[in-house]
Amino acid sequence: MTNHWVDMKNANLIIVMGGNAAEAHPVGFRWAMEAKIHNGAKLIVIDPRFTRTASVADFYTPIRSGTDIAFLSGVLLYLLTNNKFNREYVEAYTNASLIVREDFGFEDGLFSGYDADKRKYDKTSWNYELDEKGFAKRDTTLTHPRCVWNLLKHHVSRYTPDVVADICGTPKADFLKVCEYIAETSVHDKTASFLYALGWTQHSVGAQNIRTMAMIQLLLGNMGMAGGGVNALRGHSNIQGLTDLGLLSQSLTGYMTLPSEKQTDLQSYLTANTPTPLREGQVNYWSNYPKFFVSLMKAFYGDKATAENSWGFDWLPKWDKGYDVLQYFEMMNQGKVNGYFCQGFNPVASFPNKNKVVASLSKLKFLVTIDPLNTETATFWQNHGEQNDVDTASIQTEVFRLPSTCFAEENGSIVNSGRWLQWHWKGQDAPGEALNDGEILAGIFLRLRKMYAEEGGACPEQVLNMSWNYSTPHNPSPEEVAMESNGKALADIIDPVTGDVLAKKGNQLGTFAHLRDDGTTSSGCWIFAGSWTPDGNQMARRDNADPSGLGNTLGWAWAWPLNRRILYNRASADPQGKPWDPKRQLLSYANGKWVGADIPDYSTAPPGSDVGPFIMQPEGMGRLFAMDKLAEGPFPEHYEPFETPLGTNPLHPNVVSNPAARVFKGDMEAMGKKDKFPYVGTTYRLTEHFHYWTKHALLNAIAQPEQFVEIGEKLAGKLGIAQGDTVKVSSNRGYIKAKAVVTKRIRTLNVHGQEVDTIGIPIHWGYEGVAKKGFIANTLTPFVGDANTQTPEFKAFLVNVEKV
Ligand SMILES: Nc1nc2c(c(=O)[nH]1)N[C@H]1C(S)=C(S)[C@@H](COP(=O)(O)OP(=O)(O)OC[C@H]3O[C@@H](n4cnc5c(=O)[nH]c(N)nc54)[C@H](O)[C@@H]3O)O[C@H]1N2
Ligand SMILES: Nc1nc2c(c(=O)[nH]1)N[C@H]1C(S)=C(S)[C@@H](COP(=O)(O)OP(=O)(O)OC[C@H]3O[C@@H](n4cnc5c(=O)[nH]c(N)nc54)[C@H](O)[C@@H]3O)O[C@H]1N2
Ligand SMILES: [Mo]
Repeated sequence: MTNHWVDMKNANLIIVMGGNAAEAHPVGFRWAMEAKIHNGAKLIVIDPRFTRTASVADFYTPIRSGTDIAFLSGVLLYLLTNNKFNREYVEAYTNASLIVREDFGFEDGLFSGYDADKRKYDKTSWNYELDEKGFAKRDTTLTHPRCVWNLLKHHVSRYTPDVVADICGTPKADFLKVCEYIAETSVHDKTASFLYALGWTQHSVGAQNIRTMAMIQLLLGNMGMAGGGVNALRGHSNIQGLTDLGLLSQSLTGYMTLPSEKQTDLQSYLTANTPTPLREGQVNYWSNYPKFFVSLMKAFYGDKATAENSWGFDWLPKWDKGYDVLQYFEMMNQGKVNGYFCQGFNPVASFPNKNKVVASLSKLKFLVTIDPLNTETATFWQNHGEQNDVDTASIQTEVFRLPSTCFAEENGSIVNSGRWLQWHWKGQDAPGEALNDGEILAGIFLRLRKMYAEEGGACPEQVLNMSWNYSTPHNPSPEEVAMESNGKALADIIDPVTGDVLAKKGNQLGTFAHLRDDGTTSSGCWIFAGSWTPDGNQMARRDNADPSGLGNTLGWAWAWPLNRRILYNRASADPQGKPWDPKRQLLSYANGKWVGADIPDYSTAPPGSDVGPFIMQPEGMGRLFAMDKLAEGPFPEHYEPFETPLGTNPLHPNVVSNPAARVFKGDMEAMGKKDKFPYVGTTYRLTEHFHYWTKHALLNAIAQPEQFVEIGEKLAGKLGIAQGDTVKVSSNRGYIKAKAVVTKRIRTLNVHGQEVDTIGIPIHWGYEGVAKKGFIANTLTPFVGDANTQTPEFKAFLVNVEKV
């Protein structure tokens, strides 16, 4: 989230689209209700199903799953043609005025630079035209035919209300009503907030769904504003912490990247990752990348990381391709993986094409699961009849189960969606032989290190040189790990201008502004610098004073970066420093710096200067044109789900689905077609269950006693299916059986001259636990993901339904 949970109360319009917050975020959703009840906000919902969120909304309309880009591009067109945007904001704070290269183009569904064999773009042409100094050319009159503004207008001109209704199945009048709601917030004193989650991300175009919304927020002038922003309601309670700490295969902590195999030395790696400014005098905060990186290496390797050995650069693994989970299971399926450590993850249940996942695990020599519960993954080799029909005798994988603790059985911090690090304290000792995850990993690490020290082996440096200075090495305390993540001064840190000592040798750092690239600081995660200072654990603070009334509570816990609650908050004021809306004043300029109700997100540049507020970008501006960042194009474009109920793309039949999405051999053949699988399947959550954990708890099992699927009344009538019948839902990859819930909540939609029906499939069942046995919903889902994030397409695929 650029903003935070409490801040939702400041919105005038809340649009729930691509999520079902009342159901999946029932506690945080109270702030949306707060906006509705105490701020007169309107709540609107756009979802293939009439959800629990829709039941408390002011307006609901359906959409065909997987078509939000068409819908949102239609909203962009509406705002542009009806002059409903914040013109001054767009001119000063977005890249609308920057000029794009002459060789950039878009034709028949493809952007310039496409290589069909590799299913990849050469993105060179997706860039600004640069002047002699390397800065982007600009036309502040917005008249240049190749300035972003005019390219955008041209790109979205195809998404008329009729086209939107034709692709999305949303009634045209409903679509226009949504446009009106949104357009009302283009004035300076109103903001809108979109609440989204997996309904947007779990598509082969997931990242672009979110981008289209972010572009709307930029047009409305909502970024940086209290009650505005881009707000991903995240999933597991610490999943924000997972990405902050870089637990993805190509990441390092604090959104740095792991070197690729092309970056053979420190210098080429740093050059590739340290941007140069694209406008004169721009802040371009990522120019500090070397300081963050060297400090991380000092945290990893301590005294062993020196200038002479490039801070241990050679010890880092280098990636050739992304090792996301789809890639990893594909490799496992090809028999290229011997052993797999599965920690807090249940891929048999949570991954697409369950039968492929089980076949892949069957090819391992060993599998280790680290989990407080018994999972379908740990018992993938057991035959459970129709639910898991495997030949146990033929599976040779040796499985080790290591019982771990749960969050309530340990101290630690959890980062919420709003980037707040909140410390929590252990409530209970772990039962039986369970150990916490840190102790299990430390135990494995220390044994491996001993073996490397005594017996040698390939690449021993990484393990032998790792710093491990915990007071109880076999069980590092969460407090010590948190202090290490924050970082400390390894020598006195001196202000180069004043000569003052900023941080004394050995002390915790107060801010990442003190990080150095000369080995005199260490920090395990630069964005967490400031969370554990010489004044102690900032995450444990519990002062909920709120002087501004905007809900920023700067004394409650700690938010990265630097305890800032609303990112890009300089954009809450106009270029002259006057707040767009005095009720939402976040900062003001006084005595040579910015101060206010939030921690300012800007340099000390005074009002009226041309430094852009989006200081993490090399041009300092919000991007209506995303340059070379995204795999499938700098503007969003509607592509059909890989399994499309239309069999075509109404906009460009030659390019149906995302041309840059990766598909493995065999998986394309496993895609179903609409002749055999005529209905759209979509999977989702229920409040009464949490993934695959709560089927181990009797009360949850009672609250939702049996696996079901939802079928619209019209389709059920056509197929002769009645409430409570057992039905078989099949895709080209397998089938599940469940009770039918016949409902008005799912409508038949008219799409591109045909009727499209949706089958709703909750995800929570399986064959382990105390709940009544069920089928794994992911038996049905396709093995394809978003082209940027590889998040699987769980929300739109093809199925058939029959009564059994
Ligand atoms: N009770 C409970 N809460 C949970 C969880 C849980 O298991 N149980 N899981 C947590 C986790 S890990 C996560 S990631 C979050 C997920 O939170 P959400 O994403 O809110 O939950 P989902 O139920 O997966 O999907 C939300 C909605 O997206 C809609 N949808 C599907 N496709 C589309 C589409 O193409 N366009 C639009 N506009 N909408 C679409 C679905 O109909 C559904 O109503 O929930 C978290 N909260
Ligand atoms: N079809 C379909 N599939 C989906 C989704 C969907 O919407 N539709 N949603 C996807 C999403 S968003 C998510 S997040 C995934 C979730 O997928 P998973 O993360 O695989 O599933 P969970 O059941 O949430 O958690 C996995 C295990 O973590 C264990 N665990 C809990 N606490 C701890 C701990 O402290 N330490 C350790 N070691 N283990 C712990 C639990 O006991 C559980 O068995 O599912 C994905 N799969
Ligand atoms: Mo999730």
